[in-house]
Amino acid sequence: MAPPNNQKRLKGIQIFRPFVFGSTAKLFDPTENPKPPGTPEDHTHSWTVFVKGVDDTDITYWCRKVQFKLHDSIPNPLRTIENIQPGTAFQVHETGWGEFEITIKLYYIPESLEKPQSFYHHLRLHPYGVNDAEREAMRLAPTINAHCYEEQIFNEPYEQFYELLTSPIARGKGKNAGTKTMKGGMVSSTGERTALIPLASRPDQPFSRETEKLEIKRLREAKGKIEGMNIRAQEELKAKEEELAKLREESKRLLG
Ligand code: SLL
Repeated sequence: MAPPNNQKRLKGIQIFRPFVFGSTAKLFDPTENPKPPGTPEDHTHSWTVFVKGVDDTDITYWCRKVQFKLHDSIPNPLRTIENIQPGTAFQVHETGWGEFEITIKLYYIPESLEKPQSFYHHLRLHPYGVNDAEREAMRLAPTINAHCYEEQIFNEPYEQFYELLTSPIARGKGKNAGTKTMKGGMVSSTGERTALIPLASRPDQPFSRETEKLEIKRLREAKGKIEGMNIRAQEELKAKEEELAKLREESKRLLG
């Protein structure tokens, strides 16, 4: 639908809102994770696919609805989730036996006048790319997390939407928790509006400035290591080339 012509896009403005999406899967286990009654015999895992705010912050003031397109082998594969409590996740719980690609479609609030957008998530049930120690730790607590940090960019948003995105809002603590605000948004005790990434990680909340710093450190160290290996390889190559030149000289001299 074409936007009403009294709405203007803000030229040169780009605004982003961080969010987290992904899946969590758990192997069925008689004591740790028993199969719910009626679960098909061949199902081996329970899993959840979700979209939520970083550190469980509210995203419902810009994201209205999320549609998850599951594998066609699953009954009723198109799942639409809306009207969630701010500060909770848009999510689908299921059981199954196999991994597959899930299409996730985000629908924005009507004021945004933006079309929905899709992206993909590979449902992970099995650990891979982990070392033996990690695999052993997982065997004891076999929860497979595939969580991704993402930033939703709104390029040249409409004025009215931009205002909603940036409007100050009562902090989600105390008597304002979970109440409607002047602007018609909601806040919960953990659901305050923010585009800030938390400084430190907490259990189950891995995305923070701290994680980012650790990742940068890890990449810097890896880069240093590769540079060192490269220098050593160059030196080895130079020595071998010198040796080859010497041998060529030697054979030339011997042969004639
Ligand atoms: C494939 N990766 O590409 C596989 C598909 C589909 C898994 C895996 C659900 C089963 C049900 C289920 O686990 N599907 O609800 O009966 O072929």
